[in-house]
Amino acid sequence: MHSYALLCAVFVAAVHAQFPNGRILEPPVPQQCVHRVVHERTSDGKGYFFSWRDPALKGVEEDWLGARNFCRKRCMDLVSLETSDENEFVKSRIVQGGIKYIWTSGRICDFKGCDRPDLLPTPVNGWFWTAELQKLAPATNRQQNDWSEGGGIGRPQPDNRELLQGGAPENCVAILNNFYNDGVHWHDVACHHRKPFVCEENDALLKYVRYTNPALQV
Ligand SMILES: [Ca+2]
Repeated sequence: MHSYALLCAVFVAAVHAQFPNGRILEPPVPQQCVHRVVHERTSDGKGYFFSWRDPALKGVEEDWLGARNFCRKRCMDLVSLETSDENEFVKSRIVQGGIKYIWTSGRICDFKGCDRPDLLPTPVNGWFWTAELQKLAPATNRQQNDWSEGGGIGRPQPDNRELLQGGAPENCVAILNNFYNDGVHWHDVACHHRKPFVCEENDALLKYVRYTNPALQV
């Protein structure tokens, strides 16, 4: 099977397995897509929303799923950092805003169906941008990603620290702004923590809403 299709199938199955308390990954809401707020648009045409710049969201933090759903209702999703340009763009806005940390769409594939050989070992090869269903480079390839070299227990990220200390697994990817005196870099963090977030327009969701609502200017 095509790897993209397989990852889709894996992820759709996982959404239900992953959030047993009745929470789901929300579909886009056409009217909210129409009225989505775009704070900045980059030269490639992608629009971005920064939660701390929205007067109604100042001080509001969401867990990883809550942040994804806020974005998805608006035909956006949490930001995916596939290129260093995009990574540097988002990091510069975090620093300008004096924001401590944000959620990205990054997540580890650690559920049923994630035992595909190319996703193993999970802590190295199991990371992907959920918004784009695109794998991250192996965590051991330090040139092709932006994992921090430090953290709460002095180990390079991803370190799964919270689980090691008896808590939840660190399954989601955040950018931390020098939180451990380690610069502005990626960290694996338990998904239940609440953080500000960055949304990025999502082509698949926009296409879907445009196709199903041809009269709307989305
Ligand atoms: Ca960590």
